[in-house]
Amino acid sequence: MSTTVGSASTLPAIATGAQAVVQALEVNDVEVVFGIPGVHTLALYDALRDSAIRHVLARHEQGVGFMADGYARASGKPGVALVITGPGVTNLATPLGQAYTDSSPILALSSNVERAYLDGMRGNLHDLKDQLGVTAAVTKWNARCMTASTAGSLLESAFRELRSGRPLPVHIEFPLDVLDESLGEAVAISATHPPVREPASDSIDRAATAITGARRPVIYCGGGAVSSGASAGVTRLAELIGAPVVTSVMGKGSIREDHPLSLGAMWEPGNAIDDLLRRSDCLIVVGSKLGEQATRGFRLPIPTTLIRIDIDPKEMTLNARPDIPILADARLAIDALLDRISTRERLPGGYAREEIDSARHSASLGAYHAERRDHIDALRRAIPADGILSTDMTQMAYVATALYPVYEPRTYFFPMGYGTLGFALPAAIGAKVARPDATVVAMVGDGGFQYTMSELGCAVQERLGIPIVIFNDSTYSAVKNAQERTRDGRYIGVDLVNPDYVELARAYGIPGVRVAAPEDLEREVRLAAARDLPTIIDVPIPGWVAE
Ligand SMILES: Cc1ncc(C[n+]2csc(CCOP(=O)(O)OP(=O)(O)O)c2C)c(N)n1
Ligand SMILES: [Mg+2]
Repeated sequence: MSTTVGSASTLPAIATGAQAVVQALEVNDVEVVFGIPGVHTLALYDALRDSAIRHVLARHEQGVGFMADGYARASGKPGVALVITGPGVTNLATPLGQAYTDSSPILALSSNVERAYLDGMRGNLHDLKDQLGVTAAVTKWNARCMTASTAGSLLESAFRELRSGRPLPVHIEFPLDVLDESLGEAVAISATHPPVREPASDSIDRAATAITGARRPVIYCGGGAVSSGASAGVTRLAELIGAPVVTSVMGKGSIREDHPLSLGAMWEPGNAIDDLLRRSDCLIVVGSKLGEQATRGFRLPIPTTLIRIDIDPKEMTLNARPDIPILADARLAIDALLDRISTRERLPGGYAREEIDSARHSASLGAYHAERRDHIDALRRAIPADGILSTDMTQMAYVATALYPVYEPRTYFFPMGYGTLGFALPAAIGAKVARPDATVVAMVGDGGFQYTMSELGCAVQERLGIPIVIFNDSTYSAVKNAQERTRDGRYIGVDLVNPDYVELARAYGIPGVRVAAPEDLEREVRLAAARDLPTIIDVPIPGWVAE
C-alpha cells in the first residue's frame, strides 16, 4: 500500500485515514499499541492488522492507559493507547491524568461519532457531550482530525509534542467517517524528531560561577533528571563538586542510591538531611516542579542561591523562583555545566563524607514505618539492579519511596502526583512489554489491586512473567490511618472483604502462593520472575493502625 523509505513514507490517494494513522505510527518507530477495540475503531484495527506493530489487548481502558504509561516509563519512548469514543475515552482519562502529573508521554488515539453528528448528542452510540473537553483536562496537546488527508500531519504534530518540552500525554480523536475516508491525494508521512533544547551559554556561565563560588552546593533531582537521561551527568557533577544528591520520589534513579553522595528520597522537614540542606549555600534543582507533595507543603529549604534546570518554562518558576534559570533539556544542561566547571577552581568546603553518611543513616532510621523495611529489603534482594519495581498507592509502597534503593534510571515507578489506585499491575505489564528480558515486579495493596486486577487476563494472554506482590491487610489502610489521626478513629468505609487471591490465580491457571516471612517473599519473587506467566504472591500483613 505504501512506499516506506527510512523514516518517511508516501501513501497513495486511495489509502484511508486509518491507514495513514498506522503508517505514521510505523515511521515513528512505534512497536506496540495498547488498546481495546470497538465498532468505532474497526478501521484502525483493520489497518493495524496489516502492520508489524504489536497489539496488546487490555481488559479495561484504565489498563490500556497505565500500560502505555508503564511502557513509556520503562523505555523512554511514547506509549500508545487506542480506545473507542465515549466510555473508552472517559475510562482512559484517569491514566492520562496520572501520566500528566508524572510527566510520562502517552499518545492517546480515540474515535468519535461521524463528523455530521459531532458534539450534537443526537443519540449516536457512545455519544459524549464534550469528548475533547475531557481529554483537554489531561493532555498537553489535543486535536480532532477532520479530514483523512490531514491524519498524517496531525500525527507528526503529536510526535513533535511528545518529543519536545516536558514529556506529557497528547490526544487525537478521529470521527468514524474520517477513518474510512480515502486520502484523495498521495500523502507523504514522515517521522518527527525535533531537536533537543540546548541551554543558553550565558545561563551555564552564571551557574558555573555560582557553583564554583559556593562552599556547600547540593543537587536536588526530580523526575526530569531521570527522563532526560541526565543520571550519568548528575553523578559526575556531584562527584566533581562534592555535592550530596537529594531526590524527590520521581527523581529516584537519577543517581545510584548506594552512591556515597546519594541521600536518596529521604528528605523530610526536621530530619538530618533537612539539617544538611539548611547549611547549603547553593541548591541545583534538576527537573523538578518542587511540588507540594515533594516539598511537604513547600518546606524544602531554599538557600541563598537557587539554580533550576528545567525544560518547561512554566515549571521553571513554579513554587520557587530561581536566581539562575537554565531552560534546557536536563542532560544537555548538566553536560554543559560539567564542561564549564571541570577546568575552574572551586572554593574549598563541602560536606564531609561522615556528615553525609550520618545524615543518610539517621534519615533511614526515621523513615515512614522503617520497622517494616524487611519486606522492602527482600524485594530489593530479589530484583536485579536493572529490574523494575512498579508500585501502587499502598502503605508498603510509601515505605519503599524512602527505603527501596534504586540503582538505575527508569526502574522504579510510583503513581506520584495524581495518586490513583490500580496503577502498579498494568504499568508493570507495559514495562514488561518494553523490556521482556528484565525482571518486572508489581507491588500493590489488596485494595488497589482490585481496581485493575482484570488485567491479569492480559498478562496471562501475553505470557508475561510478572511477580505480583499483594500486601494484604483487608483494609484501605492509608485511609484508616488518616481516620485514626484526624477523626479520632471514627472509621468508616475502610474494611474490605477480599477474594482469596491464591484461588484467583488458580482461576487464571497461573501460580499463586501465600507467604509471610521476608525470606519466603524473596524466594517466591525470584521463582516468579523466572516464569513466563504472572504469579500472584499474596502477603498477609498486620494492619497499620493500632487497634
Ligand atoms: C482512584 C482512587 N480512589 C481513592 C483513593 C483514596 N485512597 C488512597 S490509598 C487508599 C487505600 C488503598 O488500599 P490498599 O491498596 O489496600 O493499600 P493500603 O493503604 O491498605 O496499604 C484509598 C482508597 C485513591 N488514591 N485513588
Ligand atoms: Mg490494604
